[in-house]
Amino acid sequence: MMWRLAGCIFCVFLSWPLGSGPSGAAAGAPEEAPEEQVRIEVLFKPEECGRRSRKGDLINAHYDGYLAEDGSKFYCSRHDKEGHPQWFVLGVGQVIKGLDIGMMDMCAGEKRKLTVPSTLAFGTTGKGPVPPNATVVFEVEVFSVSRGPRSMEAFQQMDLDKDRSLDKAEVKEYLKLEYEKGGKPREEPFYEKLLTDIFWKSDQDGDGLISAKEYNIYERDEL
Ligand SMILES: [Ca+2]
Ligand SMILES: [Ca+2]
Repeated sequence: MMWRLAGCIFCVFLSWPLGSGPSGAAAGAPEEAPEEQVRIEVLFKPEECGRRSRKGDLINAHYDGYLAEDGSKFYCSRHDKEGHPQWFVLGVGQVIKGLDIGMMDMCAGEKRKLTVPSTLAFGTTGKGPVPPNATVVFEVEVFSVSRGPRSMEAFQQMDLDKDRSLDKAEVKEYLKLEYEKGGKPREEPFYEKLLTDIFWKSDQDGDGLISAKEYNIYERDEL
């Protein structure tokens, strides 16, 4: 199971449409005013509210994005990528800051409406259909909350020669197995593109290897 989840995360690296990315200037402007907070409204909470989401958890969710100003919809995950719910790791910058904050402490089945100021969304530049300085509203529905895939256990399985770092061949081997297991083997260029993206995001010192430290992106004491 862990393997499959890790595979999803690699897909998310490639295709997550709302992530700010390493160069994202939008999220977290330093001049953030104190009143610039995410407004959270719980729309539905199941009676059986099990594991609550926290930093580093793997989340599977659908979300719709609207502009607060006129209510127009700028994104709907139900219409993207064959309508599959999105996978991402919470609290580590894979999604805009407002979602990282507003989706904490949620359980599977819960729905929320999150009103996010521009400083915690797409900032002074905007993105695509979202204009600069726009407050946005997300309606999110969480399907599952589980421990994130970036465990040392997963890392060790991927590290075939046990030198405590991942080279491209090791990651590629893993990706191929994942896609073949899922019955969807891909062509070579697909893996190359995926690898380039994964290393661009994870290989922070650019030495062509993903070290254990680079892989394990969240602080240990918050796990
Ligand atoms: Ca290795
Ligand atoms: Ca490295």
